Amino acid sequence: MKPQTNVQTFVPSPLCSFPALRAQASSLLFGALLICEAFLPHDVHATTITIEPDNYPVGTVLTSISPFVTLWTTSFDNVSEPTFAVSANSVPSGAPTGSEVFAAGGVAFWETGQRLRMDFHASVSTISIDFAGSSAFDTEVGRLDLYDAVGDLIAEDDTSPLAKGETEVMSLSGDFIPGDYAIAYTAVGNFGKLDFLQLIIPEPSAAALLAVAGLALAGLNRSLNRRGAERAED
Ligand SMILES: [Ca+2]
Repeated sequence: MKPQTNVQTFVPSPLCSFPALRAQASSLLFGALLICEAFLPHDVHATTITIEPDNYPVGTVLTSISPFVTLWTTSFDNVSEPTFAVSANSVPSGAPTGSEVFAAGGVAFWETGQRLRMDFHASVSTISIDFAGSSAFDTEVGRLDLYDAVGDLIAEDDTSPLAKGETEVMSLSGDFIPGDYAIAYTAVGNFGKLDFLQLIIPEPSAAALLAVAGLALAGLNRSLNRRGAERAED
């Protein structure tokens, strides 16, 4: 007697197979995103943070205007308590951009004893800030210093000697981390203006990654739903 062979074939229904497929595809997608994040150059995801006094009403206090950097005033030692808040103030002429610049207590001049301090709360690959000479009698030199969290000088940039109304961008690049801070001031002279601060944040924001993942998953869901409907019609 020929033995019977009991062969069972499992045919998944569209209703039970697509959720499993969707979950598997989602896992693969998130894995791919993590791999891309690990291997893509950081500059691909760089975010530029701009603090332009002209974007705010005159007198606006800018101390905590950005979650990425705190702005405050300091003096020769770079660490003393702030005497005046950093604000946006207008000047009749000579602003590097627009008509408003950074000011300390309403005074739009920065000198060796009154400096703009910028504390980083994120990794930063580049910091830049505009400096303008303002003296009618002599040229002025702007300086941008970068310190680590323990106060060691990491990098510095000086402008060339600038006459009244002349502007130059001070810029420093490196692997700066939260806790590092920058100091901007007039190194030679007493009346330099500071304006248009920009930071480049190298890491991708969580929101950006989630947005990319969300768009990809939405496309995947549409595709799977369409395939499910086609199977149901067959
Ligand atoms: Ca401006």
